[in-house]
Amino acid sequence: MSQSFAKKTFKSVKGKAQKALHRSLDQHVKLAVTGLSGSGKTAFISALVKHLTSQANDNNLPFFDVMREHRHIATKIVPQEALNVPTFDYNRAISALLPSEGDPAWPASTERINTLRLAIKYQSNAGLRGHFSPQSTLYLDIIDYPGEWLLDLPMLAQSFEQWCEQQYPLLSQTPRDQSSAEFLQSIELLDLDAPVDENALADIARCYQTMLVGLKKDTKLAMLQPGRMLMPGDLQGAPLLLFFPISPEKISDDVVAGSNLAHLIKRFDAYVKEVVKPFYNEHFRHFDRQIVLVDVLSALNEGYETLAEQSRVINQLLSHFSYGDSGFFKRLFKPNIDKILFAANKSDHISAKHHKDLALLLDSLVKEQSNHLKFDGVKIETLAMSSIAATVSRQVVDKGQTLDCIYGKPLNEQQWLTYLPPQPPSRMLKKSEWPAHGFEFLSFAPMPSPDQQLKHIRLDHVMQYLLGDKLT
Ligand SMILES: Nc1nc2c(ncn2[C@@H]2O[C@H](COP(=O)(O)OP(=O)(O)OP(=O)(O)O)[C@@H](O)[C@H]2O)c(=O)[nH]1
Ligand SMILES: [Mg+2]
Repeated sequence: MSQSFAKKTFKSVKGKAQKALHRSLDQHVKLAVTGLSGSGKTAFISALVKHLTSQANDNNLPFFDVMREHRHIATKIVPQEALNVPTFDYNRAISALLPSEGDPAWPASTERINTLRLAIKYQSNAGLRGHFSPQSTLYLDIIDYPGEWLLDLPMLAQSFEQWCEQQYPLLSQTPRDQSSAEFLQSIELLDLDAPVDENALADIARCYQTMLVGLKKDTKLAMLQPGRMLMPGDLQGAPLLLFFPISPEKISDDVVAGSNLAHLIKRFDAYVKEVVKPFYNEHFRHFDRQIVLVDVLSALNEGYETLAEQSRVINQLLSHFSYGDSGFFKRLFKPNIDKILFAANKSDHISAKHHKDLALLLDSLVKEQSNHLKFDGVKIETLAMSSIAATVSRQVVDKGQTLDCIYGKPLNEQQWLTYLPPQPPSRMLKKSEWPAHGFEFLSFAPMPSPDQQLKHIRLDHVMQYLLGDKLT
């Protein structure tokens, strides 16, 4: 072996080792932004990017150590890894929230999956990383998707019969019973053993879809499946979407080949295999950290059933993510979620002195799963936050009493309002404890901002909890 060849080989090995070292020092975090439709995922991602890319300072984010210690150098959106997924349209979301002219508006509801990678460049303060490279980069990968699609994850573990056992009884309970009569009647008339009648199945599926869409709009119920009936994406009109739940008692063991029942089962199985599973496998695995956004206040507005169902669904959904502490090598190749943040979002809809109640209420809603997860070594925190504060606090003195009000422009109204929001309960109430007139929390339009800055509540706490230890 010649000397120059040996030298070259040594150089290349050294180069590779250095690259590998830098790769492991430049960390990657895949953040699962989890939440039902309308929980605020898109607003959260937009706010996160805005605060990190153009409002990154210790005044704005005082509880985020990397900001407080003046170690943040700059954050930028960089090309994502997945080339087959559209990029999160940050500019569109920001132009809605901070328009150069006209009234600000919330970003539109998400219709398809999209992704984004942020590179956070910072000064390392200590340890191995600080020793080798004083400047490090944390790559943060995030996906955004229609919340309705998340609802399908529990179907992964179900057969058509099990799905019917879960869905069918709900149809005759409050509040679904108000709108399920037509659908229930149409399945009564369907002969399940008769040879398949494609048109009849399509008509009933449309009736089921109309009911689901109405329920989503009027009740904000969480357990509405299949999710693609609410947000079909590319599947509008596809036969595998044309199924619906039937009475589980009518599902016999001897399914007649070619019958209506056989086709319903086939479509359910195809939906799970061709839609839910690939979505799950491609996008819902290998996360490092998770934020679960919950719109507790809207659920409270809807009533006991909606809040209870939301709690059930969130607990059920969490079982589809992989958790647990993982060592260095496992983390490099097949990470698990080791930290979860449960965020009671939109806390700007209530006065600051009730934020604690809201966080405690969410804590009681997710108690079942969080107990399991804590046992498995996962770190869990619950807080009340607001990605984009749409109100400001105002104290009003009325008959000698100081009231903690909020001031903002209620959604879809012209007048600005100073308003005293009700106090949320600090735990899940029993049905008998529910106030006779229910709860009424208002929703607000985003605030105009002449200086093109977004305001937040505790987004810096969120960043510190989810990313702080990765930015040391
Ligand atoms: N006041 C307030 N309202 C918020 C906040 N975040 C979201 N909202 C409201 O909640 C609505 C839904 O927020 P999105 O971010 O679109 O929710 P999403 O989870 O992305 O919903 P899908 O795309 O349908 O899954 C917005 O249109 C706002 O009305 C917030 O931080 N504060
Ligand atoms: Mg969205």
